[in-house]
Amino acid sequence: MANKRRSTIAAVVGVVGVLFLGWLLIRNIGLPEGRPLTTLSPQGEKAQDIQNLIIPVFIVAGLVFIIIEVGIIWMVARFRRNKDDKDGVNEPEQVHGNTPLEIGWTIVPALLLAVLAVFNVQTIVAMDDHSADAVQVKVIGQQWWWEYRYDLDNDGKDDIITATEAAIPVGRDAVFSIQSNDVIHSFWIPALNGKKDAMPGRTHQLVLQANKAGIYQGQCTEFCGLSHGVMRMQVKALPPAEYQAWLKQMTSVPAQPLTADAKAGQELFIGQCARCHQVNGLLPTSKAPFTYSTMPIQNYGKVSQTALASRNAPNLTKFMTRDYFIGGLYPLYLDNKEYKGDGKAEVMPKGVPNVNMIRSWLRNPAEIKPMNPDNNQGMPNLGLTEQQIDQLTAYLLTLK
Ligand code: HEC
Ligand SMILES: [Cu+2]
Repeated sequence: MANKRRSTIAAVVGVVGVLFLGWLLIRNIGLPEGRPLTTLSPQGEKAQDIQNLIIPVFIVAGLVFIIIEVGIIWMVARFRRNKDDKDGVNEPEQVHGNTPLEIGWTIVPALLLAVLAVFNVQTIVAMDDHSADAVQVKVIGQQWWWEYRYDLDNDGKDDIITATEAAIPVGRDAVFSIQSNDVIHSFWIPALNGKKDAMPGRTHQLVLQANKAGIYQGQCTEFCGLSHGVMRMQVKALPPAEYQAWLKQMTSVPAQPLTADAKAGQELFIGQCARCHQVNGLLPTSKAPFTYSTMPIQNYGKVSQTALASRNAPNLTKFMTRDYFIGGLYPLYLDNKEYKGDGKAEVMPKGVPNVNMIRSWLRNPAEIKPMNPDNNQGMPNLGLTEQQIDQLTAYLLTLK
């Protein structure tokens, strides 16, 4: 008896719990800061299209579920074996097959699915629609971070190369052409659209559009090795004027380092870091004062613009304009006014630079994020001294 009561209590708690979780989901409790990866809080046209499909499908599926479940429970209760039932006495007539019924329950779901398929295909086709003035962004999946490239004048040369955080203008379509440099990744900003795989040797398009300014969070969703779980990304939607300001800032010549520390850091950067990282216009062979050019992109070492070599590393030209770094794992500024659903976004993030995390990263990258630099995956421990770390950090802080 106690057992029976316990299982009844467990069943009731389970059902109430599921209903409560469902209610939280439907009411979007704790959004968007609390659950930035929810798929049920569309913030743009494409995500809304998906939502408009999901809700009716869910209702139809829910109705079918309820009808079937109620039927099962009713039959179990109505036709259950009673204590004083005897084998072979008053048993229901044993039947097999009921053709009209079977044809019926084959045709009805088939019709239901056919109707849903019409809406499904319609939505899939609509996902690819974009306006003629759409912003074009190349996306390259890397182990374990995302690179973005913008060719602003369509001359085949990329004018902006950045990592982790892409910017798009609010209200305008942005076509993300997604590639991979190594293995299969998957690009996913749930508030703005569904997922799209990054396949080596292929380019897949994903159209993103945001109704409101803000930073939208994402996460790689195709298992891609060691640090897959922390391979994040952000899309920053800026009001049109701020987007123009962002483009200007991203294509401007970075300020020369002024302090002795930053200058020393720049020397160190050329010696130690430029073989993997690029800072546009910083010529690795030149002597101080370095020549900055407005030439689109300079390539150093193994980083080539067209053929993406392995051992590719984030372009750090405008490192400090970003809100996040290390594959979106840590904020680059503390007390940053990042997206709080208030529709405000800043071109330059505000707050105190996260100097401690930059320093920790330079001291021992693998402690911050699992990587495999011996296999060209991630950043090696360069055995820097504390003074070198100070100088490099001072230099990195000038990159905006
Ligand atoms: C062997 C190649 C290599 C060298 C040398 C190297 N890095 Fe890196 N670095 C990487 C890779 C790869 C990443 C991306 C790691 C990730 O997020 O998964 C990275 C990430 C970074 C980041 C974070 C960038 C971002 O977009 O979030 C900073 C900052 C950085 N490196 C600074 C330096 C500095 C300073 C040096 C020189 C002392 C240096 N790196 C030397 C490969 C290298
Ligand atoms: Cu990945």
